[in-house]
Amino acid sequence: MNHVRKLWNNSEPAVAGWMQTSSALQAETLASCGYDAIVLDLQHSVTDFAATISMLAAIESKGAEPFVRVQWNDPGDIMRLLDAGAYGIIAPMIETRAQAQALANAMHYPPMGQRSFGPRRPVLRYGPDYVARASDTIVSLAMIETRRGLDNLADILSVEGLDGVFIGPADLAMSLGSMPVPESDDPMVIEAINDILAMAKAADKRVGIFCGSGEAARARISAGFDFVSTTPDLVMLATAARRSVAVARGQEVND
Ligand code: 3PY
Ligand code: MG
Repeated sequence: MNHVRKLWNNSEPAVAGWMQTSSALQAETLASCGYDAIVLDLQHSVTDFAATISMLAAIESKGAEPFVRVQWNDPGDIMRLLDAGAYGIIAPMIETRAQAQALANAMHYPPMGQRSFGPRRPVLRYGPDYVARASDTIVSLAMIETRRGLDNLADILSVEGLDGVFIGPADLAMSLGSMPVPESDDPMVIEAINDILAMAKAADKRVGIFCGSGEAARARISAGFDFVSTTPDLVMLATAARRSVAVARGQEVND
């Protein structure tokens, strides 16, 4: 069974890494650091399909669950990534029930959905009867990050076959006329995030959110979120590099 799903079944939240870089070694290194899942961001990074496969395998080899935030809610891409060994799909900019249903259809084999057969890598992990339990091995999250998605949230949450929603706080803030930051202090954005959390819980769905730091992720877990990302890898790399250069030069360190 999916590691994240197992945590959820035990009422525990999942802590995920967020990768903006494109390196199997870096994916393997991060997956060795205690994350429950690692999300490859294929929407806003430069990672191609060949690199994605190596990274998914590297993450799986260290026991973290390999997730992907796809470029768009495209059924062909999603099915191909599932066949390549992604066990969680986070689809951006879901705004309507029909879009959420299309995501669910891409995630599940018939009769629940319309996923096409060809699980090249999943059979290596789950064996020849993978198809019978495929739905248990994957997690599907629809991103809510626009005013329209917020307006249609009740309909989106009613789709069977989706585990829940994942908030993109920067796009959500921008869509509400505020600055696109992960942890906004704009009361309108805070209220929208609280509303999504409450509605998802009331609908018995899981709810995740992108976080800019471990501290922010901790606060979101305390608020009741089931799935949080932490500092993106590129941010950690730049922060550590700046610090190291400053220390070497005997300069003040500003983290
Ligand atoms: C957002 O905050 O809009 C995201 O999609 C997180 O990367
Ligand atoms: Mg976004």
